[in-house]
Parts: sequence; C-alpha cells; structure tokens
Amino acid sequence: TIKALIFDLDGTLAETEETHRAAFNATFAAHGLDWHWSREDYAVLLKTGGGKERLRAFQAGLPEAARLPEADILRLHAEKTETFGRMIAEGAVGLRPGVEDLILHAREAEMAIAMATTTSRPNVEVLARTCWGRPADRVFDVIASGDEVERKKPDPAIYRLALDRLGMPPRECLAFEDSHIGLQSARAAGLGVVITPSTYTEGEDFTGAAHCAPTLEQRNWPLILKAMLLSY
Ligand code: XBP
Ligand code: MG
Repeated sequence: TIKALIFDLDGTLAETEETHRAAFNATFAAHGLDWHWSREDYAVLLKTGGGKERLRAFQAGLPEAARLPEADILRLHAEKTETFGRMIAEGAVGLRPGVEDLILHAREAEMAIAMATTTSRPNVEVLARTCWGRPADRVFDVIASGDEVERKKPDPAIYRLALDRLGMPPRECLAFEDSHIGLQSARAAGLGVVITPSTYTEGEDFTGAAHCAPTLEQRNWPLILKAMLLSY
C-alpha cells in the first residue's frame, strides 16, 4: 500500500516557471544586464535544474569577458528569489487543478505528504502561505528543497532525502512530477511516478512513468490509483 505522496513543486503543484522566468528577467534588468531569457531560451535552460545552476549554465555559453564572478551569480539569484516571492504573494499563480483535492483525500486516507523540489526553500514557503494560507510545514510532513542537496534533479539525491525523512522505502511512496529530469530523479530513487506535464514540459519523454495524466483532477484519479497499484 501507498503510505506517502511526494510532490515536485515547480510545474506540478503550480505552473510557476513563467514566474521564475519573469523574476530572472526583472533581476537582470534591475542590474543593467542586457540578458533576457525568452520562452524559447528558457525551455532549453530548464534542462538544468536549480536557478543558480541555470545561471551558471547560461554563463558558460557567453564569451568569457561577459561572464560574472560567482559572488554576483549568488547575489542575482538571491534577488531573483525575493522578486519571485513577491510575485507569488501577489497571486501570480494558483495550484494546478486537482492538487488541493488530491492532498485532502490523501490526508483522509492517512497518507503522509512530502515535497521534493530543486527550488529554493523560501519559494516553498511563499507558495504554501499564498495557496493554502498556512506555513509549508503545516501542508507537508516532509520538505526536501533545492539547497539541501549538492546534486539537483535528475540526480536522485532530493528524493532520497525526502524518503529518508519520511522513514519509508520507495515502494510505499508515489512521486508526482511534471518533467523528464524530475521523472529520472524519482525513478533513480526507486519510486513509481505519476506525470502531469506542464506548459514547459509537454512533449518531453516520460518513458518509465507509472501513469501520465493531463492534470491531477478527480476524473483522472481512477487511472492514478491504478498507477499506484501497478507500480508495485
Ligand atoms: C524546478 C527548477 C527550479 C526553478 C527555480 O524545480 O528547476 O530550479 O526553476 O528555482 P522543481 P530556484 O524540482 O520544483 O520542478 O531559482 O529557487 O532554484
Ligand atoms: Mg517540476
């Protein structure tokens, strides 16, 4: 039986990636940088999990003279996190359809609810407060977030950390993801995975997922529940 559900944040609980992109671009502009990430640029940049890692990957493609020192990257990222937080608090996104109900029902079934995300911890907090009106640790029993592991998705470290904190083996848990790198991360940690593709990940390769549904809405649950049974 499934005793815990482990959720990815960006793209799965909420369609946050456009807000991340806007926050990056606003930060670049505020610093007089002529960097601007289009949707097309960002679709490629998202293959690198983690905002700081994404900035470094972007810089690697620039001429050496245009690259910033690491301290500047960290400062830009910290500012981007603040801007993103303000945007979310102002209501930039809501939970994706079905998320709230699924978590409520899982709670009724006495399942634990966990989060395994490559995003920064302040982003988890602001989303929980804005969308649930509660601190994150009152929505999730366990939270594993970006800066707690050295290697981000597709590495399994973040899911292993969440499993460790749950104190459960992977076969008793199910992961919910929206991306190919998230799927790889969860699978490598031994988890069954339900995929709900997001705007940026539609069309990615989801081979190995236990089930793929357009959303977590209730009408998709029979299939999701079947996936839970099938994956073990
Ligand atoms: C998706 C990510 C994150 C965000 C940016 O995370 O790759 O890096 O794009 O967040 P998830 P930070 O695992 O939740 O889908 O800038 O805070 O790193
Ligand atoms: Mg995601």
